[in-house]
Amino acid sequence: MNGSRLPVPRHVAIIMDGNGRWARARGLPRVMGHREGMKAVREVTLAAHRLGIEVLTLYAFSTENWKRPRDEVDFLMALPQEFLQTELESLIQNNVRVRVMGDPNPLPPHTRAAVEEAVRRTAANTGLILNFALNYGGRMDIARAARKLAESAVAGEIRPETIDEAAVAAALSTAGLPDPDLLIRTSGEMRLSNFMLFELAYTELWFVDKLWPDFRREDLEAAVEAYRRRDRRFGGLG
Ligand code: V07
Repeated sequence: MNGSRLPVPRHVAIIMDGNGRWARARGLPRVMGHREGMKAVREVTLAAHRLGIEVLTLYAFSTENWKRPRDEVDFLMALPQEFLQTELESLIQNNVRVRVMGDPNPLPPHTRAAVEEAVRRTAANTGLILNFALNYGGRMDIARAARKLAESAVAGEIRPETIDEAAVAAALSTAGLPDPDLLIRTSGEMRLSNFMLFELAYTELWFVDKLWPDFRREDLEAAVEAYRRRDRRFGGLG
């Protein structure tokens, strides 16, 4: 109820929706929307860095995305390499650290190699963490955490009664990162689509109609401004 403003969110997560629709509206193949979406990734990453955001998590590829046409999947799997070629120098100069979450095993070798190179070559950077969700699913991540904890218990390393929320959080692929303060989804859809289900429990949600390739620095700034004006009460007080 007071008029004070919240600080800049520490962690912003984005569901980058609308690339296919952006292309269709221009009579272009869907994949051209994905490539244009990568330009928005560059702009929003640098904008997040300038705003002082600590972590930017981007939903690049979901576990459901394998169901798309083969050609489209192949194109998407080439984007991390393309990103590396065009953006890595600038990321290093801006002190950005690349991280990836999701199951790397089904990814083609060239995709894994590109991702590993991006992670390795930015590992010493101390600024913005650019966290790509790649072959990621929220339920899968919770299931993997449960399995990991069960294995620890069976091995006698932990007792089941010590498994609390913090223990589950520490077994997720976001271990060590703060929970997202702000989730942005573009393209007018109002769903979570299996993204960060555990971590989004108290996150402020911000939906915009703009398609992802049209999302600019000003749109991130507007989302952050709206977040800072919101009153966060965590259910403590009415
Ligand atoms: C992808 C571009 C952005 C719009 C949404 C989907 C398409 C960047 C990456 C990436 C991932 C890992 C990494 C470096 C870059 C990426 C995929 C799709 C599969 F280490 N953009 N982008 N990966 N799109």
